[in-house]
Amino acid sequence: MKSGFVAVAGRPNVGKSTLVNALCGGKVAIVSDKPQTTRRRIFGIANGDGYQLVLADLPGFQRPRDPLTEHMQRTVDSSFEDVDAVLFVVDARERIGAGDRFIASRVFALGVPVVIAVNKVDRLKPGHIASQMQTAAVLGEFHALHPVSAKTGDGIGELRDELVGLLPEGRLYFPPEQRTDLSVETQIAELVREQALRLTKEEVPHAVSVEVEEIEDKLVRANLFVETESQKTILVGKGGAMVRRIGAGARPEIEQLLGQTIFLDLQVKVRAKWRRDEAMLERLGL
Ligand SMILES: Nc1nc2c(ncn2[C@@H]2O[C@H](COP(=O)(O)OP(=O)(O)O)[C@@H](O)[C@H]2O)c(=O)[nH]1
Ligand SMILES: [Mg+2]
Repeated sequence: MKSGFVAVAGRPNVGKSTLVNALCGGKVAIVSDKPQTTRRRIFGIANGDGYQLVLADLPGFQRPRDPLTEHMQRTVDSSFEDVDAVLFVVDARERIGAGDRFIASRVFALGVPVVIAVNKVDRLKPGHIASQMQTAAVLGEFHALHPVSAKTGDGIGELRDELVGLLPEGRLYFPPEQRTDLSVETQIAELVREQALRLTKEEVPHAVSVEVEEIEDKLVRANLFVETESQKTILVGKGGAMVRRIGAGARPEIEQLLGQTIFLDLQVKVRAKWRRDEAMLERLGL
């Protein structure tokens, strides 16, 4: 049995969470086109014949601006301790620059193999992919470099084999049917937040957090916290239209997760400055 942990590093928005989902063969982490979608460490577990590959999906590297982003960066830092390898993700469509080099300086210093994934190669010309791979190759002494598309699945099998090959002999860390370490409540809260991210813009996505209050038979009750009354007005929408769209978007996946139809009761509440409130961050598990 080969088993072990691989931390996933990369700038915000390069597709780390999408890639973790693809490698695990199902959704463990929510995805959006907004930076800071991933706020906590999430283990995505890929189980296969003779292996268990545990991927630590992480927030992107960032300079902390408030207690929330401080906690997020601390999570990133501590997640690089005791990993068997690092999966360093760069975006094939964006210039590889200072942000990537800053992360490179951290991950190549860890003393574990680094596999670089050049993600989002879908719909790119082969010539462009090749030149992006050359630029990525000078980031550091990598173990392997893989062009992939987390979206189409291109190159994912090869990348998974590569990572599994780096794992030591070990035991099962999680039951083989488990795909994530998140509780059901947290998974549901994340699915609701994913819809709020999808449907809002500017500062609102960053101000939303979700807490599942109770799951009782067919009823799931959750709170959406925002920081100001005007954000609340946006999230509720005209006559409740926005919060209904959020619920309608999240319900099918929650029902799939729970294996039954549910009634989803969402309440929008103001918690001023929750991102700076240590007690609130702890309550939200952040
Ligand atoms: N075209 C394309 N888009 C992708 C791919 N992987 C991720 N994305 C998109 O990139 C955005 C950021 O993805 P996400 O996984 O949340 O990035 P993260 O911040 O690094 O975790 C989302 O809109 C994804 O749908 C890919 O392989 N191809
Ligand atoms: Mg992410």
